[in-house]
Amino acid sequence: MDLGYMRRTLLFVTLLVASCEDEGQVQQPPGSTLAFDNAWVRPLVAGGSVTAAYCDIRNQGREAVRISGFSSDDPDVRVELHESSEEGGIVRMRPLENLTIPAGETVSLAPGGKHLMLFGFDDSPEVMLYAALEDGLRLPVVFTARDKVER
Ligand SMILES: [Cu+2]
Repeated sequence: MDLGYMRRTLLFVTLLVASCEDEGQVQQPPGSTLAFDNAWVRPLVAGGSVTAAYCDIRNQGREAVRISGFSSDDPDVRVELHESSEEGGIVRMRPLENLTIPAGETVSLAPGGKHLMLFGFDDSPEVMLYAALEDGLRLPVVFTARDKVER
């Protein structure tokens, strides 16, 4: 095989990996088949303390993973797993007991759908939440403040 081609390919792959890391978006906690991408939190409306947080949860494993909830180390912050749905033009939210990420699939927490609700949020530019898995693992995920989805 042509060595120059291989070098160029290798360089391309290296750049690709480097640029992904620079994004700071992909977080794969050790010991888990889950990866969290595009984790963001909506800044507070003036005077408020409740907001929503979103991310894409990718399961790279061969078995489904069930998340039993999210939490914060800050005792003033409570986190709930919700799902929004629209019926007859009215948007409703209901709490979800857990969230299953099927093997090899991605579940998106996104505006208008499943999301995390933060109560007592202090509007910091970054918030660390923990995903509690049913098998006992607790995975840290950093959510960065962002006004809207950039895609
Ligand atoms: Cu909600």
